[in-house]
Amino acid sequence: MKRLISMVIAVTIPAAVAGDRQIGMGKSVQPRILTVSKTPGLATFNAIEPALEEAAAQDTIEIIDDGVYEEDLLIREAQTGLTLRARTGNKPVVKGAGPSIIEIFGAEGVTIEGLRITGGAAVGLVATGPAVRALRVNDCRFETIPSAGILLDNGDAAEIVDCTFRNLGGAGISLRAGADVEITSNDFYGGPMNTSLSNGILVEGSSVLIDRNYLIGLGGSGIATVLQPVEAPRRESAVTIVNNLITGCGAADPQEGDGIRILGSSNTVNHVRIVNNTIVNSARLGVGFGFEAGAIASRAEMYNTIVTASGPPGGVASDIAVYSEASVSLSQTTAQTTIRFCFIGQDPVFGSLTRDGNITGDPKFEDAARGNYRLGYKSPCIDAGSNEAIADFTYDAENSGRIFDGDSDGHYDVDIGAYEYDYTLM
Ligand SMILES: [Ca+2]
Ligand SMILES: [Ca+2]
Repeated sequence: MKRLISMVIAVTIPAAVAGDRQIGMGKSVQPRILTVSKTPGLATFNAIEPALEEAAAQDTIEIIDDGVYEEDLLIREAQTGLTLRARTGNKPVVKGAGPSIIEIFGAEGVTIEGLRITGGAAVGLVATGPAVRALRVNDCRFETIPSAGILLDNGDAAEIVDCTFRNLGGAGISLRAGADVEITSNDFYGGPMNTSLSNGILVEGSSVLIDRNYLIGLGGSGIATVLQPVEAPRRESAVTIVNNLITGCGAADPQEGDGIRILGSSNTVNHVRIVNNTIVNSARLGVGFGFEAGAIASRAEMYNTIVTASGPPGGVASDIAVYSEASVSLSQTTAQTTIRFCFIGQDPVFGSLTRDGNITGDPKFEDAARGNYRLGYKSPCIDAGSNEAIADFTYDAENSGRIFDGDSDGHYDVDIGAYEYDYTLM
């Protein structure tokens, strides 16, 4: 009987919705798909910007070839819910010339998908004007751009998923002034255009979830939180860094080459959670912490993370350390920093190796020389993490399930590092 009632409801409600749509049809315009191709006669438009000038809210612009479009694009405030995408299987290139290749001015709910974005005089994609909310950038490639790949600020909220950032003069993704962003399953690579500013992800007074990304050979740091200007308003931000592989930072500037840089000041209050990452071969520090005097509200917690092989070859290595500026107090930073159940190569600063479940030694990666930082079968990181620390997620950097009983002792414990060891997958 119960099933019958729910079936009746299921039939009735869509009918009512359909009725409302029909009533409104005379006034509102249905979303359209505007096609773009360089080949004459194949699509409605032969360039993207004219399609953008024509597009209304909720419309889709679909590029249906692999053409190189030498244009700078503007998405306007009224174009709520606009989708700008490549047709599945096509890889069109947007090659800009101006200060931003794609500018989104205040429009909410915009999706950018499947584009290769290159060139320009500064940034690849920027949100300007009123806060751009519910932006989704998916399966795009940002390559050979003089400054940042994506720049978001002032309350912009976005998801950036399955994108590639390569050979940029600035950060792959730069967040400022209260942006709120999820960065999931992207690849960040270095390149000859890298400078000391070429961080993977730069976070200045913004909240961010950084989950399952690869950050490889970047010019500066992998993930850097930096301080807002002193005149900026006080912002409290949540920075969560989970399941990332970060290797070879500092390729352009070893002095800026930290895997993760955590800072805090009186107006830049960061609540940082670093869980199950693998951070290796950083030119300077694996993870650096620096909370300025007056930054007592900032916190950093690091769990289940491998940090090793940091520092210059042959130099004095420290995998985790405190920034040495005069304003940074070691005792204060230590009180605000929790490091538990991590694998750390060397830590002469915090002395964390012999306490709180932390371990050291040889991590026994599967094949570090070839960039394979999965755990080998004798790794001490297997089943050595804290299950409590991963309450919010049940997967690893490759979307394989955690928690696996990797040492076959009947106890299911999470591993340390970005990858969960599972011998049934070997
Ligand atoms: Ca395990
Ligand atoms: Ca076990």
